[in-house]
Amino acid sequence: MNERRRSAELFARARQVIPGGVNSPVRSFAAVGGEPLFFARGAGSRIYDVDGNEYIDCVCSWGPLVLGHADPRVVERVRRVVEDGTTFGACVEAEVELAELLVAAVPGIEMVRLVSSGTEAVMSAIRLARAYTGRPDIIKFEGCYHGHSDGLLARAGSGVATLGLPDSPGVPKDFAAHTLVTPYNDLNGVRAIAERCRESIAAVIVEPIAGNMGVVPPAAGFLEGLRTITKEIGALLVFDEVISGFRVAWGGAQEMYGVTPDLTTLGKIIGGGFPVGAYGGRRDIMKMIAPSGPVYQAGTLSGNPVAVAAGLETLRILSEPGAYDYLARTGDALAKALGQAANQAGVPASINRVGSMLTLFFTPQQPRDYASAKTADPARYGDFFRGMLERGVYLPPSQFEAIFVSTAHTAEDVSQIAEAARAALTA
Ligand code: KE4
Repeated sequence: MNERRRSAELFARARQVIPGGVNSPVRSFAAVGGEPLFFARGAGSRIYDVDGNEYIDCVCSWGPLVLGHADPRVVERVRRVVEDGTTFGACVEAEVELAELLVAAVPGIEMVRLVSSGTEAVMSAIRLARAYTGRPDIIKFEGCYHGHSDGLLARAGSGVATLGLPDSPGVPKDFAAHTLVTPYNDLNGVRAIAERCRESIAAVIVEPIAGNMGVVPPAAGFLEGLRTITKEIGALLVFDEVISGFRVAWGGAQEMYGVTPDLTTLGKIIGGGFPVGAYGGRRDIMKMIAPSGPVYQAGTLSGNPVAVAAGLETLRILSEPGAYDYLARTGDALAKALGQAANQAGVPASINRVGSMLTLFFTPQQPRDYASAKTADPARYGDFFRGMLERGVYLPPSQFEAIFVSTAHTAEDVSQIAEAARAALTA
């Protein structure tokens, strides 16, 4: 490894003009120790920092890069489109193509609106759910993260969990009062709230596969139970598939588990590395969105032709036969390799995986909710993270995030990661 002098210089400059020197907290390495790396380029499964060091990338930009970095087909399509202009603030054919693809692929989406981030998608879906039901309250789950809109920062995961932040100042108490929080995978908790607040609940929002407390799959019957309870009390079921959408299956977690929500939010992969989010669902609900209905939502760059082109090309490639089998096999091989390395090193650890998203938790417990995920030792994870970095593997700089692999990750990459893990865990 070269000295990371250039990263250090850039970080010193960044801290003068950007809060914490980063444009998103989880990148800060605050949870794992050391200073954040600055990256210069990526190619396939590899990513290169500004000091010329090469790493196998297990972050994939927090999920979007399901084909790996700079897939030549995506780059070529973006190059062609961008030469004809970058944005019109008006309608283009490609946004209709992407909307048609999402409607055809995702079981719960009959109509869809494109936005520019997952946060925007979730914020809009929650506004729509409140408008459609005429009710104020939302149920969310501890450790789930749905972006940084005011009402959803209550006991969130991802960066809030990573930095150990209680929630966030700046959110008025009466905003947060309409967000009811209960443990993930606990239907009794949901039933108790539903009994108490039957008439006031607009929606239950859930990551159908949690990725923001580390990966925590839904327990058997959990998603089905949410579907039953929401129907009983006249609330909407919202699946936040910003991570799981097109990650675990073509139709997302709702296809994998056979539970269809009323609204779905998407992001990450559907932008192919560019800023795209989307929210969609039942036609009778989506028709309430302006200008067809009274619920206002807007965005200067919504449906941006360059971003949509990257998304369309990514999804076109992902729709080819065998893509998801390959992703699942690679995720499985990596999970097994990491588990064996921890066993051989005598390090208490457990692994949760769904398809090509997984987390190695430094706790003997198999996390099934936020409380059990938090029994993992963040300091031990930090040591592991730095040890892997020194051996050319870039893991998520937080115990409470997901490792992602892509169609560009090879069996050779997996064996290199395994070798680095064996060394890092016994160092
Ligand atoms: P964005 O606004 O960051 O595009 O999406 C917010 C969001 C919504 N829903 C889920 C399930 C999400 O995971 C996210 C964002 N994920 C985090 C990492 N787990 C983004 C990384 C970051 O915050 O820098």
